[in-house]
Amino acid sequence: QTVVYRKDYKAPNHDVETINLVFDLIPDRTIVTSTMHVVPREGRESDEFELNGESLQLVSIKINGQPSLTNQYAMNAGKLIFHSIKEPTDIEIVTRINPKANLELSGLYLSNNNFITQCEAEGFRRITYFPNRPDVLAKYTVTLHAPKECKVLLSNGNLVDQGVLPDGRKYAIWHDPFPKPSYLFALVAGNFTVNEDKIELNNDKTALLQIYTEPGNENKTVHAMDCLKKAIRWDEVRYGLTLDLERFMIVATNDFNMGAMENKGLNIFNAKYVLADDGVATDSDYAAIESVIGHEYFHNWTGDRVTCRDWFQLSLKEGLTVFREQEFASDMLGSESAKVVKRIKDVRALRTAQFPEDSGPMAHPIRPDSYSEINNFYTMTVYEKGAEVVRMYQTMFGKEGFKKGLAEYLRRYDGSAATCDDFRTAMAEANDADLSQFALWYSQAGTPRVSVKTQWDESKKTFTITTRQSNRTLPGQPKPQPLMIPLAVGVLNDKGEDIPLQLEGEPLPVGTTRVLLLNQDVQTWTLVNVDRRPLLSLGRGFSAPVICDMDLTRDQLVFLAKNDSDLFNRAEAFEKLSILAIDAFIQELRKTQNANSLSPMEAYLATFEEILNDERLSPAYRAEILKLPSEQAIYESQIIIEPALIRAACQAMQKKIGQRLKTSFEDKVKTCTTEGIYKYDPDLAGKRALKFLSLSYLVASGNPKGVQQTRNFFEKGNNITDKLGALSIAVHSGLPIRQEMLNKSSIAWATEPLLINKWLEVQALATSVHGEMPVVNKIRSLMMDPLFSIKNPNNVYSLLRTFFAKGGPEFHTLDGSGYQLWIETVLNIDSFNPQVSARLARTLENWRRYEPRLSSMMYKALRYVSQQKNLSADLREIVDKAIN
Ligand code: DPP
Ligand code: ZN
Repeated sequence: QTVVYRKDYKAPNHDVETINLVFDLIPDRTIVTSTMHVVPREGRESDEFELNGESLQLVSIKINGQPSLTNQYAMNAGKLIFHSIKEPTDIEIVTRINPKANLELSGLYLSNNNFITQCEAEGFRRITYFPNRPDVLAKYTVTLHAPKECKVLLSNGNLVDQGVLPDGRKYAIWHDPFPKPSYLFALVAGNFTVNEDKIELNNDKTALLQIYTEPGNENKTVHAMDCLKKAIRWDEVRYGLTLDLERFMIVATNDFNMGAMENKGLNIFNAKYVLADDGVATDSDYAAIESVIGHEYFHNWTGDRVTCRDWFQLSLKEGLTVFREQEFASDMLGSESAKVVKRIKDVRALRTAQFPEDSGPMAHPIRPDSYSEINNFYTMTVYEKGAEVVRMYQTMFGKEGFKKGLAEYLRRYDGSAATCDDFRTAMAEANDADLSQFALWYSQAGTPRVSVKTQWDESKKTFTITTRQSNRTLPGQPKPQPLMIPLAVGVLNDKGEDIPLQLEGEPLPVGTTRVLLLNQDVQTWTLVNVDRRPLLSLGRGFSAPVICDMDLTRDQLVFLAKNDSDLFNRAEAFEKLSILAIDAFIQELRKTQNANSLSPMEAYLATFEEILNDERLSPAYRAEILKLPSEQAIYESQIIIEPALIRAACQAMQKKIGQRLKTSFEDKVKTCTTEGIYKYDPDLAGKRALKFLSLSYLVASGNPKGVQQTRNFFEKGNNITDKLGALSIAVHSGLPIRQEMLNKSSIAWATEPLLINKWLEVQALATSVHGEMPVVNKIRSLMMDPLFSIKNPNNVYSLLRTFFAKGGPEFHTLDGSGYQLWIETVLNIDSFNPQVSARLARTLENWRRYEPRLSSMMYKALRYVSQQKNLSADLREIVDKAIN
């Protein structure tokens, strides 16, 4: 397998100043005529002009208008190389492609008979021969010719002309005034309806906003349009960044490998991040749509105006844009408590998905050093850890300092392709700081650990905090160096109040939360005037993507969970307490195997109850913090993963809590039931979340009224949050009514792809019921259902990836039937869509951490796949890294 290394980067020999593309769009034989104006670069290494191509049929080549001679170029291994381009030259290349046969969904393909493109990272080479690398920026003019049934013809930039050709076909010409790399090219052609609006920009121009969807969905774009306007406004207000186009378009499609794509002026979205109404989108979908619309829009500056020099720099645009998206979503929330809930959710996602990645076979720095297939590096590390790294600049320099740094970065690199180092340097220089040590965040993989010890000297009234960094050594990597880590801390006194923090040598205290800047292996800070017994609140707001170890007793955790003024850290303390409680169950179950004899710690139950009934805390906050840690979060706390035992412990815990706090939960179900027509609003969503949280505990404890209410919410709910919430509880708890509910929803939801995905996902999380078909067999039969298509990524993610990643003991069965299904589906999908098969395959990569009986079967499954010939490069990289 070929491996690409960051250290081998070479600048291109030639620029492509302009490219003129003409598409004759026919589903199975589209003709693409590309005319490039190629200009040799000063100081180039050679005169060879190198283009990439994949799955293309070459029709003809002309150089400066003359048919080319075969000795002017060579073709090999996906490359077309012109031997000698010494002068500015016009090169015309005609290729033929087959969008209809394109099931990889990379390049130009069909979705419900509409033409759609996806070019990031390397899809453009499947459209035409081109230097398909992010540092070649060209100005595009695109002409589309299409059958007259094609209602809509779109590409990037501004519409120059449109009309009817002499032969009756339609045409449209688009010109994008901004130079861009080929991965940002897009075209869309087909039958769409549009929702339009306008926005006044802060430069007094007006921009046209358009959201295109398949007919029948026109009423589901109101929320997305609202989010788009908010995002445009927010980037103006927060960063002074204005939309630079006359029109901004979004297209929704049901066939998409990823979430969405920031093509200049023509964002293409997975429909699930655009379409919303009370019948198809849950509260979480509404929130996710806001984030993704924001994310893609923010790329217009951080990604499109300044792009990446090479794909190793992916986090330059993704980490930064995820950070911007998170800040946007947070600013859209009114209350502090709502913002904290958002932060808790983001951090939980990081811990349960990125931390395991960073300790497994795919561990890589946010700026990787090598890859075989770049598509495998659109990871939680590059995105989410990358965003945390960007957030640390803001933690160190404040919002204003960060804004200055961002402005400086955009000023320096506007219209060009930059690196992560460029960003860090701009931040450092704009803030007069030395960030050379901070560079390690870009080169070291693995989650850093910081262990913290404290000591209170009652007579001297000093409180000493000692930190020790220990970063894991990874095979083949240099010994890790100490990082620059901003650690936000506070100190509680024995009454639970924050104390003013005054370091030795300071004349006065500086606030009650402050950032300690770690930069050595071991460091000590001494706080003075600490006259009552103190307790450290560590890593407030999750100020750095590290694991903090501090030995806290159960009582100290309870104290923090009840008193910490930092709501984020209260949730942290409570989560640790929950994990302690579940861990105790795991130990017990290992000995007795009798769940009935278990009883949770009193202190835990009492704290739980106090939080549940604390009306000063918002329902959204209570719902988030009182959710039992996910099984994936518990996996992270265990040395060896035993899925069955962990599920049994969680179920037992839910049941015990449900029994014990029955009255409080019943009260919450009642008081949190929202009346009237459905409206998405974070506060109302919080109430619904607390209602379903309470209901899930009640149902887990076998409460008959809870079961009745579950049925009612399903039958009578006037929104999908209620219906799906109820259905999930019924299926996950194996309630007898679940089959009837599933049948009803399959009929009611059959024509709506978004709902089918939810229906599949719920069943992927099912719990087997004694005497009935095991879940894995149920999944197999669902794959035969006409509502499921293995060619559709959303269907595959909803049913199969959910099952492999979160099915727990239903997937990890001792008879190996889950792994057999994994083998079959991964290999099947790999034969037509490698990006999806590789993502699916990643669900077994952490096999080493499972109990021996499972891990040996997991290993065999991976090895079996790796022994197959003709694997895609994508899948090969994943399975080979997993077993080697
Ligand atoms: N660049 C895209 C995004 O993250 C990848 N799907 O927005
Ligand atoms: Zn992105």
